Amino acid sequence: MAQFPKRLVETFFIRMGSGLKKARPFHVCMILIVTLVCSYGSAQAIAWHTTDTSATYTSYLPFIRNGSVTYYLDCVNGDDRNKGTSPTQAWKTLDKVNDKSFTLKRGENLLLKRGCSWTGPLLVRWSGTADQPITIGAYGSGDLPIIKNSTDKGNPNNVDISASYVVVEYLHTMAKVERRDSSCANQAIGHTVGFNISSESRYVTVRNSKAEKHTHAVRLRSGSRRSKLLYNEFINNTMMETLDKAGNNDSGAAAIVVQGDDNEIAYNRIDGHDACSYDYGRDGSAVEIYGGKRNYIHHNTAHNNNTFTELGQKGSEDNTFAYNLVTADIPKAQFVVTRGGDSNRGPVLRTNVVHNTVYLTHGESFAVNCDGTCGANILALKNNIIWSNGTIGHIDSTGAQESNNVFWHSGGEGKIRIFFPTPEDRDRTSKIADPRFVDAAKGDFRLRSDSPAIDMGVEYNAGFKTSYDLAGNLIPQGGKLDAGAYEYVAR
Ligand SMILES: [Ca+2]
Ligand SMILES: [Ca+2]
Repeated sequence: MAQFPKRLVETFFIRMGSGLKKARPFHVCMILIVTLVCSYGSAQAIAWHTTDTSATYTSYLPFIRNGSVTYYLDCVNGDDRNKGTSPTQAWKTLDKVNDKSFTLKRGENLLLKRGCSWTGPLLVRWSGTADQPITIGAYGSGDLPIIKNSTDKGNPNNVDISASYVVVEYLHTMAKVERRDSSCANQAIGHTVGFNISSESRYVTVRNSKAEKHTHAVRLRSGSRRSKLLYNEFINNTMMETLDKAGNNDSGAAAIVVQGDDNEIAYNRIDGHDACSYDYGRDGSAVEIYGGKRNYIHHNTAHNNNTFTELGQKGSEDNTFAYNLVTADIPKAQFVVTRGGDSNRGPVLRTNVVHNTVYLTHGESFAVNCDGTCGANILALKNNIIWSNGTIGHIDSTGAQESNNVFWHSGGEGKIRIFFPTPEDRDRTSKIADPRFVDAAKGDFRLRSDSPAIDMGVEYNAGFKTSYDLAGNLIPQGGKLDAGAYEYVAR
């Protein structure tokens, strides 16, 4: 974890799943071919800003307004003595734009040539306006422009954003591994960030970009608000910041760290955040909430992260996870870890986990863990499909809002392990049943026509609303919501 060490899920339970039959391999379809178009409503208690998420990002052309000035960077043919304002007059180095004398005004653009790479950081410190954002993007053809190894210049952040109303798109950030721990599976060590969104930033969009090998792909700092992370690929950001033999303090390997409020994290692919840890065996997460409020994490596809999300720190409130697909075949994979007020890292209030499809095939998987007195104001776990070949989960007290879920294990009903806090406390609206995926081995987690998940969901105000499932189908179909991230569509 970045900010707080992860408490192990209860040691009493953690190894109960071991020794079960070997998880069957599968390949998950990682490419969302469909174009997802979503709209959001406002909840009664939670205001959500007007979004531009009805837009689709299928074009590789930057959006340039007529008459606005665009600056170009070309690592091969550029020259810092040029004007910078056309591809043939491109600058060459990031020094030119990082210099304090250079300013981008509202509506202006900075484009980096594809196929190029630069040593970071890129300092994004110019603000646009709601009507005229500043765009940092790419031009030309080929691979995304790369910003890498900013630690060489003393800044851990490859793209360091301290501005508002900025769109950052089509960039690829990459960290250099400078140290490894040969005693812990040669684990990478250090502190690097792909896209750092500073505390004073508002309305920053990072989209269609990539980040790999960092400690964190994105860090939304405490105080930052209303940013969007859309359509990105965050892959193998497994660097550990703290890795030692002192107990319960290892941290790092979290793709997205959310300390800020009212952010939207959607349509991203988040894979491979699974690091060696002395304290926990494995560590890492796709989305870590540390003090953030009203963040909406939806329609993401996550594979082989140690934990999909862990929430901690008093002040973390009203975060919602919806319509995500979470798969893993690695040991110790978890889906959600959160805690109540009797945890020294809680309470984390009112986390909503709805309409997710979870498929963890290793025998040591442990999908849900909520302790420290996990009551009604801590967790709502509804309308999910959770398949775990280890343990489904542990909720340590009565009162958590668990209902309308489907739970399953490859070995059948007799292998199901649920502690809510005893199996008898499982809500009677939830089912222990094979969800009948179309083809899990091939990564197709849509429902077959005879799936028990069809039409078993309950209407629930999770603070945010979407009109589409993970495949882009309107919800509900057949008049009622299904459990899981995919709504069954009759042919
Ligand atoms: Ca340690
Ligand atoms: Ca339905």
